[in-house]
Amino acid sequence: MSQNPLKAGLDSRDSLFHAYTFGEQEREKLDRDGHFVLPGVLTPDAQESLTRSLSRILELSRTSTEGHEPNRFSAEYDNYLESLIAHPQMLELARKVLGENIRYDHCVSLNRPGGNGGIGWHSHGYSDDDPSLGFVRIFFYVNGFEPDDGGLKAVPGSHLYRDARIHGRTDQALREGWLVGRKHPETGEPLEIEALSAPPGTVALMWTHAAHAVSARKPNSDTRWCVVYAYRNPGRPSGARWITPEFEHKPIPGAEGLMSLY
Ligand SMILES: O=C(O)CCC(=O)C(=O)O
Ligand SMILES: [Fe+2]
Repeated sequence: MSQNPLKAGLDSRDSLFHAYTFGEQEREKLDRDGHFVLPGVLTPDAQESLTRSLSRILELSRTSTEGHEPNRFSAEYDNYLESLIAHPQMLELARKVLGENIRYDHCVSLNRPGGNGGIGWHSHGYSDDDPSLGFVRIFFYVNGFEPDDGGLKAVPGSHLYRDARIHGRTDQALREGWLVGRKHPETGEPLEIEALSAPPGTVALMWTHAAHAVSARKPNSDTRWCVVYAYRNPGRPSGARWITPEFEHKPIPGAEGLMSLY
């Protein structure tokens, strides 16, 4: 598939990513660590459009819509977010990670205003007993974050346990809990917490079983704008597949064959 958005019939304004490298070595690092960061890869136009869309979603979230929340079904509430599901550069990246046969799983906004408490340590599940079926989260940290200000943390190697039930309220709790006695299954190194940092426009890839947490957003910080797109190899039911039947059957250009469970 083409790296060049112009060749793919896109206007340069619609380009999502700057040129980036994600080859064999990067893929190996993703598989070893469980996450991979592409700093500043979102184009300025994409950052602007994403900020606009995510601000709208945050506004919409103030009115309750139980069962069909704008933050959990974000692409169903915003045309631009919808268009990214099948953006050629998005699908190219998802396929570099998962291979050809993929499905869209969900699009959730993760906006964190100043004072947001973050989230404790956890993991997610998919095909827990069969590692040949992958599930990747593609986080767009539109305006980035600092490690101590709405920052994503992860434990390199934790995804290899394919444990969907990792929990820890604090770093300390995780160190005294799930991490005890566990080593990286490939390198044999003790498992350790890594606090990431992200300049504006950063994309982070994460295998769904990775242990991860988010530090609190400082009270006086601006809102951290973030959205995650998830894709997987079909073959198993997916607990986080938040798509209404109407949306599954909506004709979205380029999304043919991506929206079904199997
Ligand atoms: O807000 C974040 O950066 C990550 C939130 C999270 O845990 C997730 O989306 O799975
Ligand atoms: Fe999570």
